Amino acid sequence: MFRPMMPYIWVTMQSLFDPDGGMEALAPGAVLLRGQALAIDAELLAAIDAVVAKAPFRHMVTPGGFEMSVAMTNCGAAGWITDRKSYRYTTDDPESGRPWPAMPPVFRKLADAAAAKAGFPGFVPDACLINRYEPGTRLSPHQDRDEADFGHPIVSVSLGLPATFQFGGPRRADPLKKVALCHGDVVVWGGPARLAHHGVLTLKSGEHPMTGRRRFNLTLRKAL
Ligand code: MD6
Ligand code: FE
Repeated sequence: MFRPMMPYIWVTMQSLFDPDGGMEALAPGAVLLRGQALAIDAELLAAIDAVVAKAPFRHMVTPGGFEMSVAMTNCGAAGWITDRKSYRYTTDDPESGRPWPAMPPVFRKLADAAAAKAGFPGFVPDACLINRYEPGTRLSPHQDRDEADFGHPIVSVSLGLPATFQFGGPRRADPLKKVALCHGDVVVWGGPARLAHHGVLTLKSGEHPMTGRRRFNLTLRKAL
């Protein structure tokens, strides 16, 4: 007679005492893994520093002629760029003429583990865009659609100051949901969420013990 209550009690206990086991669904195909990168935060930040020593952050210009407030760089076999010509992936850093720095193994391992947890096993990223936000900067809603095959998910890692992420649907006019992304949070999106519009609201002022007045975001993709 009391059997039917058991699954309900189990789910409640799990969400209370095992927050990592409870993945937050943002939308069908989009999963938020709270704190998934916390245990390796220092390693990730050191790897960002090593990439930036070879390929410094820069403010890219959109085809429409606007300079982006978010500073960007890349690592991996391919890197995402924008200039007056187009949005696209390149194998070389246009600033140096040399290949983008190699993808740090810690990035690849995190991406693979997070994607598998979200139901996308065997994810092998070949590109990582690194975004740097300072207070007052923002990223207007957009779709990520410069990759060759939308069958692969994207893994996104947040470090440093918290941000408000906007998450919509496949049409620009679809309503945007807001979700706070904090240091160590990882979002995986694929399947029906792969072409969802998304953006980051203007970063609020603050100080993070590991990054100071900055937020970093890694987006790991299979681009080529
Ligand atoms: C950011 N993220 O969180 C910006 N794109 O700073 C993105 O633009 C993004 O988080 C594709 C997939 C996941 C993302
Ligand atoms: Fe994006």
